Amino acid sequence: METNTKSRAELAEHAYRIRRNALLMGEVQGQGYVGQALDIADVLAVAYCQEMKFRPEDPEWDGRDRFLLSNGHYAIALYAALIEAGIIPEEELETYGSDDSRLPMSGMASYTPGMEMSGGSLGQGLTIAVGHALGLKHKNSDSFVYTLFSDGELDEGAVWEALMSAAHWKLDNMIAIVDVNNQQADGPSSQIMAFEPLTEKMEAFGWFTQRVDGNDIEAVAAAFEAARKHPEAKPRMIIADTLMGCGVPFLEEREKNHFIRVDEHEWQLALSALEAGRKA
Ligand SMILES: Cc1ncc(C[n+]2csc(CCOP(=O)(O)OP(=O)(O)O)c2C)c(N)n1
Ligand SMILES: [Mg+2]
Repeated sequence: METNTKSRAELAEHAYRIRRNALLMGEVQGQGYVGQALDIADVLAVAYCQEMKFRPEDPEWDGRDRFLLSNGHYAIALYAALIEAGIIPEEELETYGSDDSRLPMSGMASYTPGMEMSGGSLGQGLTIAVGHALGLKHKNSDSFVYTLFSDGELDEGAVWEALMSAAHWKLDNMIAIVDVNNQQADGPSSQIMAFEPLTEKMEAFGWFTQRVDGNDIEAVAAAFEAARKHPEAKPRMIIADTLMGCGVPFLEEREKNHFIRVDEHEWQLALSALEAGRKA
């Protein structure tokens, strides 16, 4: 798929379908990291439906941009996007999390087309992305390496080592996105380990940095474009402030939504609420 520019309405429709895919998978298991999928859907819609180059029928095409999911528990979000991007058939939604599925609950590179790294152990994606970006540079490739990580991962030292290395090696083919939903397993991220001022920290580490409302799809699209086109020989960071559960008001309001259980009848309510927001 070549890079093209879509209208706000088209991107919003992709994001809606990514959210819907995630809810349908959540329903299969009755639980999951659904709040995160809803918060990051706009970012993934821009990445997979506008920015990245790839061939849906040939996920290992050498000329593709890479997308490394560091926070492996967001796999449900990535599957939802891979389905929307045409890399995984929609029918596979129903297999989510079952024994013989290509869509296990944590991302596994060997199981899933389009999954570039295995996840589960947090704090590793940026380090792996640095390796990919360096390797691609050695090959004179013009592919970009995108990596998504979460605000909870900022607690990990290896993240900061990778941030330094990317700047040291002038990896201008690297675009990292951090999902600041201000949540992690044990509570609000900012209370577990204060990370602000994050823009200034990233800049001080040598990254071209933008901070956007990660649920404003036009702002996200503009940030991706500016990141790709930035002229300095620096890695690029997008800090995306997001709302857990975005698009489904009763999930947005849940206090503990790191791993949610939704009652059987509530899935239909969630899908209806999402649909109502789409029309609004
Ligand atoms: C190295 C490591 N430590 C701990 C965990 C357990 N764990 C799984 S998800 C999670 C929360 C991480 O924060 P974040 O991704 O920001 O949470 P979310 O936004 O999804 O609520 C933790 C601590 C893990 N998977 N890997
Ligand atoms: Mg978080």
